[in-house]
Amino acid sequence: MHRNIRACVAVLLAAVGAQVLPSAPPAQAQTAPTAAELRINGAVSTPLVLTVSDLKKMPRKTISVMNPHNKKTEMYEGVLLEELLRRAGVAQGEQLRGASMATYVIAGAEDGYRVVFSLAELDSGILESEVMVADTMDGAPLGAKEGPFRLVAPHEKRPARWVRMLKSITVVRAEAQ
Ligand SMILES: Nc1nc2c(c(=O)[nH]1)N[C@H]1C(S)=C(S)[C@@H](COP(=O)(O)O)O[C@H]1N2
Ligand SMILES: [Mo]
Repeated sequence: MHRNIRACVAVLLAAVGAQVLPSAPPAQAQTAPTAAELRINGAVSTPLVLTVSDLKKMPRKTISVMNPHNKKTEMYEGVLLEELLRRAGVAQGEQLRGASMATYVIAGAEDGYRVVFSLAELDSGILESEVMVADTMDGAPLGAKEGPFRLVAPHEKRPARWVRMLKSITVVRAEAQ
């Protein structure tokens, strides 16, 4: 008798399992890896979502710079932030006037770190800041703690605005006081 009940339960469980399990998607299917993206958003006419391969198709620059932190000469390759802002439709050159002169960008990272640049200091008509979104250092892609995107501000004394793990560039118009 006991044997029969056990057999019954086993059959029932198998039946339930056969119905329930296939309809529950495997956990891994929901966490499929996606390519890391850099978002150019906020007060822009054309928001951009960029992958490393998108950057590879744009005009690229190479900058050799001494990292003030570790005193090593590093070669970064990537796209000028000015170029990305141009593609997002941000005012530049002669258009950079009026309210645009009180507009800034927040560069945000995966770890929550954020830094600010004014549009004016990223405009080569005003200053050759050469601030770059780098995707390569010394010929290799940036590691997980650095990239895949890193902001490089090559003329600054401290690398405090060299945002690692860069994930967003948000354009913000400062409110009138
Ligand atoms: N995402 C992120 N980027 C960051 C920081 C940070 O805390 N988080 N610190 C900044 C500061 S204060 C410095 S000095 C440099 C340090 O860069 P390193 O670790 O490559 O030397 O990274 C800058 N970029
Ligand atoms: Mo720092």
